[in-house]
Amino acid sequence: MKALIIGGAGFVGKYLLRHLSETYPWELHVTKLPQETVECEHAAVHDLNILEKSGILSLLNEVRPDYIFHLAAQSSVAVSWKRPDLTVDINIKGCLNLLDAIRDSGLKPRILLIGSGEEYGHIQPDETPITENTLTRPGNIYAATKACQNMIGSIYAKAYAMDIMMVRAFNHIGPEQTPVFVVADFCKQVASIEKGLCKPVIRVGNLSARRDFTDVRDVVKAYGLLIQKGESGETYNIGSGRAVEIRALLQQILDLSDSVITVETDPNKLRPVDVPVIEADITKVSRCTGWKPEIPLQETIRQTLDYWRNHL
Ligand code: A2R
Repeated sequence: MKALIIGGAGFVGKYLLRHLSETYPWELHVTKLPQETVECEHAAVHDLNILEKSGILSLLNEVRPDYIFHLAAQSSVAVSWKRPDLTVDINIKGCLNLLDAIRDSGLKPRILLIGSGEEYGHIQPDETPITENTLTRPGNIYAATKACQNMIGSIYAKAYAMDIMMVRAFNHIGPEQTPVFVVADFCKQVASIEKGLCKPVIRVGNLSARRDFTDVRDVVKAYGLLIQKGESGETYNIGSGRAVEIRALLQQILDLSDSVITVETDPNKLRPVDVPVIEADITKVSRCTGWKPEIPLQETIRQTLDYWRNHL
């Protein structure tokens, strides 16, 4: 079997590559943007910009993959408010380019499109935990583009009999994540304070939001299973099944530090629209693959903080 990861230089790509190379006897290929680097002796690395369809087609003809994991994205909600045009281009047009190139190639790979729990958006309190049938009401530009990707995947699966599965991944965290995301941001700030690099003040956004956090190493295991066992045209939630208040998460991080730290609200970290509770129902993926998350949240937080302590 040959597996191709599109967008493999990002946070999840590195973990997925590591997991696949350690778990399956597959020939691995990974794409990155020209300016990025991927260090993995177990995979062939290719430059690819998904905004250029001809490049995708050439790569598909060269690699002829059986499995394709589509991770390439503008993946930040915050950036999506500032650059909606770029987010639409990469997340929607880029995905269409990939699917059309696959059709043009005549290949019949299994394809996993990575979406987001953010797609559910403005859910009602009686809709949690959120099943895959819950109405999506995206609350930000990033979420809207991922909801659109999901619809396009579902339409292409039916219309062109393509073997496409979609996931909605809820917040995934771990060492090496960029500090655009909340856990990495808080851990980096605490590590900076401990090293005396800044004043003992942690700057935070909306602490009352509740989100569903899963260790990225658990998330990529689900991706590996779904590409083999997932049902074409179906969407699967990937999450922990338990929402945690950001305030509690912050407290867990602060409890791991000996420094005395003051918490201050930073208006720049408040989003124009925030969704109060996002919590996944993960019954469908568990039934299909037997997957369930295994790494405790506290362990992930501890390792993420240690990562920043060692990398500042
Ligand atoms: O934005 P960059 O320079 O970090 O590059 C990202 C890359 N990417 C692209 N690849 C090919 N063609 C493009 N036009 C393009 N634009 C961006 O996709 C990055 O290396 C990768 C996505 O990785 P991250 O941003 O680190 O996302 P992460 O956390 O690995 O999430 C993977 C997937 C995404 O679809 C998320 O929206 C979803 O899971 O949650």
